[in-house]
Amino acid sequence: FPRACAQVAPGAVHVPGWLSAPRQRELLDACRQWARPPAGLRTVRTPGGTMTARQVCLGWHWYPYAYARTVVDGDHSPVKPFPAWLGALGRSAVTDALGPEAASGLSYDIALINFYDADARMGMHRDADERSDAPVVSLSLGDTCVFRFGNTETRTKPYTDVELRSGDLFVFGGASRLAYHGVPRVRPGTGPAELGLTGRLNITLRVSGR
Ligand code: MD3
Ligand code: FE
Repeated sequence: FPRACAQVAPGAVHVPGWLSAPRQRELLDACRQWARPPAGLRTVRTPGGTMTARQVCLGWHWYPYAYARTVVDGDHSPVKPFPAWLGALGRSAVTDALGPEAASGLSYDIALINFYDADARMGMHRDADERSDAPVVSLSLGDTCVFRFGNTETRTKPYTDVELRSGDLFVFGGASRLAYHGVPRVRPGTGPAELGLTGRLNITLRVSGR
């Protein structure tokens, strides 16, 4: 691997500190704009109630458990566009984590941005609503969280807990693409002070396959 990477499971690669401080700042500023209405930040109501992070979507709107071009469970506005620069960021993330072969031909068209306050959680789940097996790119900003990476069979053990910090990249491809995962806790007040973010943001980039 070209950087200080750790392969947590086959196809699951963690690159701590991948985003420089200026890149973190740019991404946070963009997230603050995207969070504004219309089609802004909303609370996602999953049937089990295990997702207490709030979310804003670009390109395609996710609602439990499907994608649409309008905000189905909110203000019914058209979803905000997915910017080309975010797609380029996704390809460069996959190049660094998995190599240029894995990145060639990838065309990201969805971003899901999750905002976690101190009490927010994400229960164990699989991301199976995309019609593509392209790797998912995850970028973290602000407070550190405990990320739980499980297995493809059950939402319980065996799993590996990893701390995700501001600026970290995680890429989930291959055999890890359909693994169960979740965020059992956030560590309040652990983010870089100069970022000025209370809480945690996670940006995932995906290929819709549509
Ligand atoms: C493994 N987000 O948006 S990021 C999600 O921190 C999601 O907000 C968490 O789970 C968060 O669906 C975890 C890490 C992550 C994201 C997508 C994955 C891990 C994944 C897709 C497949 C396998
Ligand atoms: Fe997920």
